[in-house]
Amino acid sequence: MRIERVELVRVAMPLVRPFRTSFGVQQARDVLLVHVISDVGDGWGESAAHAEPFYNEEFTESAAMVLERWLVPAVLDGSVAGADVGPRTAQVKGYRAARAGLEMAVLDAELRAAGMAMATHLGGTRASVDVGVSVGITPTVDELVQQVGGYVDDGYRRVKLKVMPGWDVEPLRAVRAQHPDLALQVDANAGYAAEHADLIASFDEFGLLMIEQPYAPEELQLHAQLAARMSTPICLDESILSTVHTATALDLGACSIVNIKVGRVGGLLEARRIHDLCLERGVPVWCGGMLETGIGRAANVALASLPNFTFPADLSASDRYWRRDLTEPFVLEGSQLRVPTGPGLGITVDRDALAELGAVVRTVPGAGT
Ligand code: OSB
Ligand code: MG
Repeated sequence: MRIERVELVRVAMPLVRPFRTSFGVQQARDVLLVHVISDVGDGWGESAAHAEPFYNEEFTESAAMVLERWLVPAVLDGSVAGADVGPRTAQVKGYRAARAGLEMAVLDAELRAAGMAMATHLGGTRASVDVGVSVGITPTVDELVQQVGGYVDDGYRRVKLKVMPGWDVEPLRAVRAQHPDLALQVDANAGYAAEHADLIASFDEFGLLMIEQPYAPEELQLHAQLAARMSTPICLDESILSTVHTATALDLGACSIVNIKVGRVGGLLEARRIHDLCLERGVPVWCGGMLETGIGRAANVALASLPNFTFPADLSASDRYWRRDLTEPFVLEGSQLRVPTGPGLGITVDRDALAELGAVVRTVPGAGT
């Protein structure tokens, strides 16, 4: 296809409840959408970058700027397909969430024109995917227990608790007491340090599915040491930026489960390569989330339909995040979300919702460029 122009759409989306992790609290998302307009039709993508560089280095403003100045211009001349976005933009280092948003939009346009669903294109094998819910840090343990109870009542059969030093054993004990058989896991978002090894090792008593990213992304050796002394599997999120990072982490024994996020690894196609590498090595993966709108969620659900996505995804129903999503809502069925079957991402972007939320559009190339 030939891309005529790309609209970068910024929209503030208030969350239904604040989401607190070891790196901070979010009340709203500063969402960045990528809308590709081409000779074969249009496509949508979402960059997973957040408003602040607290999860990783990227943030919405930087993602938008890099898209405008370098990533979008790299796909504006000649014929381009989704698979070309990575190679064409390889000169830009990092900014994986920005790149992922552009690749997603180009793939969506390409597949809509071809009449093929994203899940089919990626090699998905399931019509529905198991999902769980990621529960933020709450002001009190009682509130946490109440929130978890609410999600279990909604149908979620896997719960992830955010933990950090000072918010771990006590909340875990309280939630376990109420839900002895619930599939439970924790995510520290790199909040612990070497001195916490004994404390983290004590989480074995809670029968968790896994512990996600206890230490800083570069601390692969520390993760390996922890993995060697615990019965609970270690999963990495922030440490895994590419297939190379994945191979290195696995070679070092730093994890035995991999969280795959489209934005963190630079796009759906790199996400699939990580999935394939892990499948070859007998390592289970699952699909992480970044509080996406229905657009990024559709891509995540398609990805999670691939065969080696073994653990439930961090992809909840639209109403866990938004009063009004930007697409038709994703609805929980049991503890699953249905994989869209329409062409491309298989969703329709609600332009009225965008307008009502005060979305701001920048067009690249702009007038006079
Ligand atoms: O570490 O998995 C994470 C949300 C924002 C940033 C990082 C993470 C998360 C989540 C929520 O845990 C996953 C979701 O429901 O989208
Ligand atoms: Mg995580």
